[in-house]
Amino acid sequence: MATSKPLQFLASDATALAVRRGFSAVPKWLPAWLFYDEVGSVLFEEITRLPEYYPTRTERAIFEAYAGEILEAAGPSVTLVELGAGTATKTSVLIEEVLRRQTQALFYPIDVSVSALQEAARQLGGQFPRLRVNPIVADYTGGVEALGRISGRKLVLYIGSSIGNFEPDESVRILRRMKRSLRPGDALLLGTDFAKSPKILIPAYDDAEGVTAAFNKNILARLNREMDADFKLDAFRHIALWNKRCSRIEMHLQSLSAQHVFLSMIDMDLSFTSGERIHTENSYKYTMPMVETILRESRFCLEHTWCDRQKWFGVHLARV
Ligand code: AVJ
Repeated sequence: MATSKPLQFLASDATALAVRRGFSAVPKWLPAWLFYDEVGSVLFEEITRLPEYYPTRTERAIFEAYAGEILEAAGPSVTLVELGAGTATKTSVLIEEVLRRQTQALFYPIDVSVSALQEAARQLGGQFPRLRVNPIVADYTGGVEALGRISGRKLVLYIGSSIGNFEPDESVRILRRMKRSLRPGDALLLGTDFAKSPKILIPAYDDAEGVTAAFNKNILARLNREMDADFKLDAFRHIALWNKRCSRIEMHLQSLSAQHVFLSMIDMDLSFTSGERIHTENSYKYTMPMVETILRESRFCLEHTWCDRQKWFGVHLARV
């Protein structure tokens, strides 16, 4: 026991910093990347299969319908790179199309999760003998740096509405850095969820089975595990709301009573009033003008957008 504690503290240094910062703010908040420990990553995969969570299947349907057009627009002989690849399940549709056009192909999935990358390499390696999978373990900053060291003409996949977690100005900064790591002729395939009726949006983030609620509360369970905190999970409830002015879904955890929580590892005493919230996630829902703006401000050239018939999700090809 005595020896495991300092090791744990080092392992979660980034977590400790983020938690201290978020819980010192008013209102309290936590960064969305904290969702994705091993438990959270499994819960997210479960979310993508929920009947109410339309983004994953809608984007996959767009890839299935337009993979030919997308790869045609991207140009000949591309190396695929995917930022935040996870298990890269949707990517097989695009890889299949690449391999229809060329005898062999390279795929660089980039993610923070080693286990997800191993799963991606195992799955895709088995499925496509002519594909070489080179996984890269990195966070966003490291991943964007890694782009610059990959040779050949690249098609960078930033799909799944991953960009939706960032405020628009942060998105521009990320895309700008990405662009600086690319060369003329390279392209970006960006997936964005579109603004739509809250009747569709809210259930997607507050499903009947309670999987999203469990995903949200796992952030507290994680702090109990990694920070030696004593959050009572039943003392908080999951909230998903549509912030129309900012065009984003927000997730919060609301304290059901006045209570104290102690985070032993960082020696932090927290008090919550009844009804007080912790803001855990923003998921921005784009309009075409918003997409055009972030791409223009990051000096990418938008070439084409593919959507589903209901215009619920968009896949954009942008050129360096
Ligand atoms: C992984 C950021 C795209 O915003 O829809 C799903 C995360 N949060 N349900 C999203 C999420 C709650 C997801 N992204």
